[in-house]
This record gives sequence, structure tokens and C-alpha cells, in this order.
Amino acid sequence: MKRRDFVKKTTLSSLATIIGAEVVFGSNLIEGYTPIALQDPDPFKLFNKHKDMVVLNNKPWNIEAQAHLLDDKITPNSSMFVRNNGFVPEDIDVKNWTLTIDGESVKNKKVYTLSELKSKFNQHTYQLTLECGGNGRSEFDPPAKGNQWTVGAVHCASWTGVRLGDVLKDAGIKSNAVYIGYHAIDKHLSRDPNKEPISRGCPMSKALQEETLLAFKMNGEDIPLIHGYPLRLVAGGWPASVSGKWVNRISIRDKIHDGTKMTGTAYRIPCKPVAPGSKVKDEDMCIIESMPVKSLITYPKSGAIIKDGKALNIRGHAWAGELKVSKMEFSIDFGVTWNECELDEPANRLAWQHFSAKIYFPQPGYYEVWAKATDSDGKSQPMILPGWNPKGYLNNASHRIAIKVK
Ligand SMILES: Nc1nc2c(c(=O)[nH]1)N[C@H]1C(S)=C(S)[C@@H](COP(=O)(O)O)O[C@H]1N2
Ligand SMILES: [Mo]
Repeated sequence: MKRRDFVKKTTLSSLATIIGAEVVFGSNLIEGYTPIALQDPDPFKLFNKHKDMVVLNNKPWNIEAQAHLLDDKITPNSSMFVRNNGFVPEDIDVKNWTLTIDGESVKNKKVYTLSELKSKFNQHTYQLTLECGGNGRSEFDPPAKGNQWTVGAVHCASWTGVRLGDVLKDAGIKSNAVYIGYHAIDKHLSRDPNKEPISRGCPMSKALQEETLLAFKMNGEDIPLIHGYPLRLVAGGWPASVSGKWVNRISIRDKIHDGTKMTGTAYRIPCKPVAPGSKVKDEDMCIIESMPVKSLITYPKSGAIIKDGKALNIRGHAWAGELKVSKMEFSIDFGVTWNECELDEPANRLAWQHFSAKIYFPQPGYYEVWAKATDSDGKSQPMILPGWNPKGYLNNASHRIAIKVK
């Protein structure tokens, strides 16, 4: 068999696998021709996502879940939202993947291979809630530019890796260190190699927390490509933008990291409340840190119809950034009276907590179930949109579902 034929045959069989059917006249294809089925890739197949996931943008890929898709206690890949600022990396060379620790405040700049990271440091597994800072943005008025996330830009998967703190300490942290900043291999939408799509970070105190991981596994398997394979920073409870995917360099900085999307209106909100639509001076903007208390009813789906006289069992999750959720309540009378839900302890710090409640409706009709979580500092979710900010971050308003009793 000639080499050329061989290449063609393997290409054809891999084409068939991707398309999900044999390309019957495939041998007639001219090299370089892309079958239509592949020209507009199906994100659901491409990323193994549930068919009810909602694509908000395809350049870059941004895909959100819906409340009912997040019913699992540990979110499976199929229901995890996708947020990208640039292009998803294509050719990942895992064998030669390295992580560099550098920056003004590193004692010894170090380069680790993946296998060094895995063998040199203890491995830990935590369930960590990651919510996009812009989750809920679609409700802001005046509207905020950016992906119009509704409620589905949150997930709580199980992450396995080594502690970022252990790696940073191994390289050595100078006493003037204040922040870390990550760098990753995804490409800027302009395709300019000198531009990074995103390069964020967190203060040393967060970087050194025991739950802050450099993860190489998600839900017990290799991290899916779209979620950061082969190495991802995971900092639960903070805007998910801190959790860099595809990381190959972490800098220990002697100042607040000044990478892409650390300044201006990106992941920053007015330090003090402002009137909707206000222009806010740069120096009056503050970086978002711990995310606010929030909850989601994941069962039933909004719009459910139930039989009169039957109790309804609702369930969902609640989370509160760095804090714990201390109370979970529901209301069926538009917030006039509240009843307590059963609330579980988190699997570990920074994991979301599951809640459930049995609801009896007094008579047939239309109801709304409103959910309200309260954090360990006594702060509760607002019923309506909280403080306006230019980019529409931190909407933690009460989640509501509609129910008809017939
Ligand atoms: N390298 C890299 N890391 C990244 C991003 C990105 O575009 N590139 N997006 C960030 C943002 S804004 C969010 S909300 C989360 C989304 O994580 P997910 O796609 O795994 O859900 O990844 C963060 N890490
Ligand atoms: Mo995000």
C-alpha cells in the first residue's frame, strides 16, 4: 500500500468517527476539502455537552447551562458552562507541557513538567464552585455588554491536582509577594501572538489556600480540553475568571497582577454603589474577589404542572463564595412569608451545598417558588437585581420558578 493511500484511509475513518456516519464516496474527496458537516462544528458533539445547553457565542465559544441541567450534586462535563475569551487551543503537546513559576517575587524561577508536578507534590481532590462573574448579566438595565448569561454560568465539579501553594513554596516566595498572575496558551481573537485573551490572578492569601489547586483531573478523568486540559488553576468561590485554563506559567508578582482583563471595567465593579448607567472613574473600580451568596432551584424545571393535593419536592444548590451558606428558604407567596429548606453541609469548603424542601400548595392556581440563601455573615440574596455596574457582574438575585397546580 502506498503511503498516500494509507494517510487517506485513516483520515476517512477518523472523518467517519467525527461525523458519525461513513463517508460513502469519501475516496472521491479532494485533499483539503472540508465536508460541510465539519464546517459548522456541532458544539454539543464537539465538547460532549447536553443538547439543552445554550450557545451564547461561537467565536469564542460561550455556552451556558439551564437550571434543570445542574441538578447533579457534582456537575458532569455535559452540563458545565463554557466561557472562553479566545480560541480553544488545538495542538496540545502534553508530553512536553511545562509550568513555569516566575515573576518579581519568586526566589528561584522554576520549570516543572506535568509528571514532576504529579510526583513531587501531594495530590488533593475538592469539589469547587466556579461561577462566572457575569452570570445573570442578561437582567441588567441599562444592559451590559458581553455574554448574556442567565442563570447557567456556574458549576461545581470535583477537581484533583496539587496545591498551588505547595508549588509556589517549592520555587520560593519572596517576602514582597502580593499577587499571582496566570498565563495560558489560548490565542487572542485577533490572532496576534503578542496578545493574551486573558491573564488574571489573585492575592497571595487566596493563592496559598489549601483548596486552590493546579488541577489535572476533573470528575476523576483528564480535564476535558474545553475546560483547561492538561493543567488548570482552580480557585473556588471567586469569579471563575481567576481559574485559568491551559496554564503554562504563573508569575509571583510584587504588585497586583496587571495582565489582560485585570483593569478597567473587566471583572471590576464600582467600590461604592452608583446609579444605573453612571460613568465610573478607573480609580473608583475594585477587583471582584469572593462571589456573593446565591442559589439555584434545579428541580423541578420552571413551568412544571403538578396535581392538586400532591406535595412538590424541590431541590437545588446554594453557595456563598468564601463563606458558607447558613440558611436556605423558599417562598410561594412572592416573598411575603418564608419557609426553611433542608440544607446539607458542603462536601468541603468552597463546594456548593444541596437543599431540598417539600411544598404544599393551598389550592389550584399559579405559583412561583422563590429561593433565598443566607451566608454565614447574615447576608441574604436580594429579590431583585442588586447594584448596577458597567459590565453586569454579581447578579445574585433570588432564583424563581413558575408552578401550576391543577
Ligand atoms: N486560559 C483561559 N482561562 C480562562 C478563560 C479563558 O478564556 N482562557 N476564561 C475564564 C472565565 S471568564 C471563566 S468564567 C472560566 C470558565 O471556565 P469553564 O469554561 O471551564 O466553565 O474560565 C476562566 N479561565
Ligand atoms: Mo467569566
